[in-house]
Amino acid sequence: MAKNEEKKEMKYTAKEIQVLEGLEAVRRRPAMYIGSTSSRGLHHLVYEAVDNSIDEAMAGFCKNIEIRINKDSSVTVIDDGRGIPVDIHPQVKRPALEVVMTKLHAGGKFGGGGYKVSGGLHGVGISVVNALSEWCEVEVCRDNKCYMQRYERGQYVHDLKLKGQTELRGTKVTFLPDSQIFQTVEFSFEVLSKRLRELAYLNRGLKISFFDDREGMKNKVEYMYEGGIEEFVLMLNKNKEVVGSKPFYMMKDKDGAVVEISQQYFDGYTENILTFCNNINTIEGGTHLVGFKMGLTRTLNDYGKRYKILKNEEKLSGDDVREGCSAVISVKIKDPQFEGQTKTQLGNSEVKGLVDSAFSEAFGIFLEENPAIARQVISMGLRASRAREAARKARDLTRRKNALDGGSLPGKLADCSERDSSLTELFLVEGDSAGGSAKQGRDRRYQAILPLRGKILNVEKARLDKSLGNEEIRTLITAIGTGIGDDFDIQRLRYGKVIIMTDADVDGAHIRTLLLTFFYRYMTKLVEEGVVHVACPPLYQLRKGKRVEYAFNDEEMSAKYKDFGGDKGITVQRYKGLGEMDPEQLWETTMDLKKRTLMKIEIEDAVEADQTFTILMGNQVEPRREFIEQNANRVKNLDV
Ligand code: 0RA
Repeated sequence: MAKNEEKKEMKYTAKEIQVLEGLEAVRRRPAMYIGSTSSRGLHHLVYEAVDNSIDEAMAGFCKNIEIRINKDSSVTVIDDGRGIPVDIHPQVKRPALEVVMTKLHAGGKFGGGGYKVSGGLHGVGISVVNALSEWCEVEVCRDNKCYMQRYERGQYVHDLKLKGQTELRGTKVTFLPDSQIFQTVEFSFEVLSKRLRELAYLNRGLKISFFDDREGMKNKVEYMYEGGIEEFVLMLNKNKEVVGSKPFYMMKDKDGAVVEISQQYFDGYTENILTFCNNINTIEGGTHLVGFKMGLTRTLNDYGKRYKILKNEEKLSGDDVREGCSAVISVKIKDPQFEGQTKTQLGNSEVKGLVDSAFSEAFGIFLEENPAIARQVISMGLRASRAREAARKARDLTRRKNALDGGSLPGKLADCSERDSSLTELFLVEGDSAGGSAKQGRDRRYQAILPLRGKILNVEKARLDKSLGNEEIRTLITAIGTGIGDDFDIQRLRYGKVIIMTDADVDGAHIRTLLLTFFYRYMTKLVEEGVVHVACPPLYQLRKGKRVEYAFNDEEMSAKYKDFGGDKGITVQRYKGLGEMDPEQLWETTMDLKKRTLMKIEIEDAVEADQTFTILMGNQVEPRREFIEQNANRVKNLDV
């Protein structure tokens, strides 16, 4: 073919026809389309299917979405939207429904006109769900007729079938994820319900029902929030003392771009700002977040100056005004650009100014109308500003102290000899006596020991300057090496793993929670990067003659006891604390790389982690009592 002709052809294709491709590419390289074939990718299939219905809801045609995990572990998504069109596609000469299901869409939403604002993280469309399913069935009801088609591994097994007459309207997609593609095909009700709840908050008035019909797992939830993201903020601030009786809320539609923000201050030291673009949680932030931050800082400073709450040169920094701020920012725009490592950072530069000006205007009016809230928020900002100054001084002092004694490490730290931090581990050990055993039992080349005495300060209740006054906390920070908060730098991390090793009793659990709170609040990245671990020491030792075994829980103990055969001569020792183990035992059961069990701490869900720490470590007593009662058997294994 001549070059010129080729060019002409290309131009025509791009302009007039959508580029449609078969689904083989998707099955060959699934990760390219859904991120991964792990459990995460599996759940992504459901989000992708639901997103199509959400689009229909955002276009104003759908009020109800129902999701079911069926008995056979297939998933059904039903909506009461317009139904996918079934007329013959002019280029492909097949029903539009079949094209939507079996061809990969290179461009925007099929059908032209409407743009796809929702879209899963990868915005790939329902055909990808079909491609990665062992089988998939779709039913469409529209124009008083009901149609259906079945597919296997992305290919239709029969032509579109007319099933009958109906007055209903909508789309129903059922699919069974392909076990040849996914490492696991087991759905988690919790994971799915969390995302569905989020979608319900983000789409005011939309009813999302979710059923688990699997044998032995029966469950159902229904989400519908007339208050939308305002209710989302109320949920974020549950169990917190809040400022003002009602959250701030604004919505602005400018040339089809929608900005929605709700926000409420609470009595705490952390910031809790969630951002979304087209229903996607932009965990890496982006231009909408930047616009909000600029607007918030400027509006509060302007107000404070005008009403002389801020004197002379007093000025609140961004960090000052975000302390104790819970907010949900949701933008819906035409061509979202997702950037960053996990493609969850909004890049569209025009959004910054849009959010800044829309928010500032509405928030300025809110402050004028709510002077009591304005005053309280600004005085909280001033308090934060003073504390930050005090913390800076304390930090400088710590630094200088380090500089004076040659930047030396804490005396209590028994460091390892290896300097390659990817190979090393730091054990944080409860008590000096267990610390002593750990020091003797360890592998000195790779393992460092830092004994911690008593309970470290509860950082949830104390602010940074006070925390830094605490000897144990300073020691901890110096040993880890990264610094904290704004100064945090993962490059300076001195160990590949940080392992919390506490007794298997209530005090041990408490110290572990305090440490986890500290890491979560001040070294969040350390937790996110999977550096923080919890050691699992055994609860029992069984001994008969020369034979020695360890058990980590009661069931294991009884099983091993039986296994020893006969009751005679078996001694069972229940360890009350790590200190009761001699160095060899501690090494063998808890520290030896080859034999030990470690729990890696991961943040599955930032909202839930925040709430758990608020409940466990915050000021209100009643929610904590309830939480502990409800989770009594889980408290021993507190995961974040
Ligand atoms: C393209 C055009 C129209 C609707 C849809 C797609 C549509 C797709 C899905 C997927 C799941 N549920 C859905 N609901 C609708 C509009 C067709 C018209 O103008 O009637």
